This record gives sequence, C-alpha cells and structure tokens, in this order.
Amino acid sequence: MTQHHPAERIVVLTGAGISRESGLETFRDADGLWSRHNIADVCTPEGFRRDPMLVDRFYNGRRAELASVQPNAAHLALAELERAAHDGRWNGELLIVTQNIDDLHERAGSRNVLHMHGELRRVRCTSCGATPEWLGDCLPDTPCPACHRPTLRPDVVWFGEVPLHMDRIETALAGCDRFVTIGTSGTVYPAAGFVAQVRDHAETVDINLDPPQVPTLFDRTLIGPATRMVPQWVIELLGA
Ligand code: BV8
Repeated sequence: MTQHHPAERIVVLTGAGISRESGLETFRDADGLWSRHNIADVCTPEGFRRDPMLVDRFYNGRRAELASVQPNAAHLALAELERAAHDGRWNGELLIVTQNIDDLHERAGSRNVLHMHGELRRVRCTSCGATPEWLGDCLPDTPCPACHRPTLRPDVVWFGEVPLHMDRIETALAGCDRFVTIGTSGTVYPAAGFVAQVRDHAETVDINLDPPQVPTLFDRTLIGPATRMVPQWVIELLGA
C-alpha cells in the first residue's frame, strides 16, 4: 500500500501581532500591555501568590475585551488554508502553534491549533486540576465547579512555567518543510528558539510589521500588516 506523503507540512507560529488589527493589544509595542502592567506582578506564579486579585483582574479585563473583538483577515486566511488541505485544493498539512491566549484562530474556523501559552477562556483548579471553559470574571474566592474549592487560576502559562503541548510541537517542528512566524517579536522562549531549530530542514518565513531581530534566521520576510500579508501569502501558496 503506497504511503500518501503530503506535499508540504507547514508549522505557523503566531504572536500578539496577528490579533492587533482585531483590536487586541500586543505586549511590547509602545502602547502594549507591558507598558501599563508589570510582568512580575501579573504574569508569574510568584505574582499570583503575592496578589491573586490583581492578577485575576488583569485576566478578567482581557477576557471581557475578547468578547468585543472578531477574527481578522489574517486569522480567516489561515483557516481557509486548513480548509483547502481538507478538501484537496492544497496538498499539504497546516499546524498553528500560537503564543496567543485569545480564541480568534478557532473563531475564524481553524481547528489544528495548539495554544502553547494557554487559553484566556479557560481557568484551572490548582486542587483538582479541572480546566473548565470560563467566559466571565474569576476571583480568588470563586469556587471550582468540580471540587468547589476556591483554588482557580487563569489557565495560562506564566514566566518560569513549562509551556503546553511541547511534545507535539517538537514533533511537528522536526517534520516540517516550511516554518512561518506571524506577528511575533521573537523575544520569549522556547517559542523564540523554534526558527533556529528548524532552519536546517525547513524554509523559514517571517511576516511582521517590522524586520526580524535576526534577519539571517529567515529565508524570506514579508513586511506589512498581517491582514494584508497573510492573505497574500495564502493565495500565493494555493496558487502555486
Ligand atoms: C520556560 C501567557 C522552561 C500569558 C506568556 C532562554 C533565554 C532567556 C530566557 C529564557 C530562556 N528560556 C526560558 C526563558 C525565560 C522566559 C523568557 O523567554 N523570558 C524572556 C522575556 C527573555 N520563558 C519562560 O519563562 C517560558 N517557560 O521557558 O519554561 C521550559 C522551556 C522549554 C521546554 C520546557 C520548559 C514561558 C514563557 C511564557 C510566558 N507567558 N503569555 C499572557 O498572555 O498573559 S508570554 C507572552 O509574551 C505571549 O504569550 C508571547 O509569548 C509573548 C509576547 O510576544 P509576542 O506575541 O511576540 O508579542 P510582542 O508584543 O512581543 O510582539 C508583537 C509583534 O507583532 C511585534 O514584532 C510587532 O512588530 C508585531 N505586530 C504588531 N502589529 C502587527 C504586527 N505584525 C503584523 N501585523 C500587525 N498589525
């Protein structure tokens, strides 16, 4: 029985820049989240132990904001590429690895998505491990719906914590033919180290408003807003 090898396996790594034009802030841009919030206070386990109310309010605010935004043309173009793989218009496989905790990829229709830094619309119980979907506010005394103990935290990966799905991500990186980064500054590891990891066996492409910090890591850079550059790249791929 002849093995059907897909023509192309693509891993796309997305960051906050892909959701910027939907109205969600990035972290490091001038008016970004880190210009108003202290990383050590709101994005570390130590910060949560010190002041859980401050951290819960930070994520409650972002969760409320998420309800007011929609996927943009960049999210929709990636969902279209995945659909083209399913209905045979494109002979390939697409995996989206996102650092984003928003659900705009899924709302755009993407299914093959790994949230390596967690999800805003989930909380995690530190007593029983339950990770229920959560759309509203969560406070330090909010009881876990499974074990009823007041030990819920945002289901996100904070600095110093191990990212999620690393096994599946490492396997996909090892087997990809093309690696594409979209809207990420390449400053947070291990995500920032993926491009160097795949350079020996995959074509590397960066899509961003600005040139990458280390241009030599990329075979190709597409400079411009994600809502323009990502649909262009997908059309080119489907046209090829
Ligand atoms: C870990 C979740 C061990 C919560 C986040 C090696 C060297 C140095 C340090 C380290 C290292 N290894 C580990 C570390 C420590 C640390 C780290 O990297 N520190 C940095 C600051 C130096 N890493 C960790 O602690 C990680 N854990 O390493 O565990 C381990 C490792 C491997 C395997 C097993 C165990 C955990 C880090 C996760 C932290 N949590 N988020 C939340 O969201 O609140 S990180 C958070 O910040 C995001 O998830 C994202 O990852 C990062 C932000 O980066 P971007 O998404 O790129 O956003 P940014 O604002 O920076 O840039 C936006 C870009 O978009 C810009 O380039 C801009 O030009 C562009 N843009 C803007 N608008 C547009 C656009 N592009 C196109 N179109 C537009 N319209």
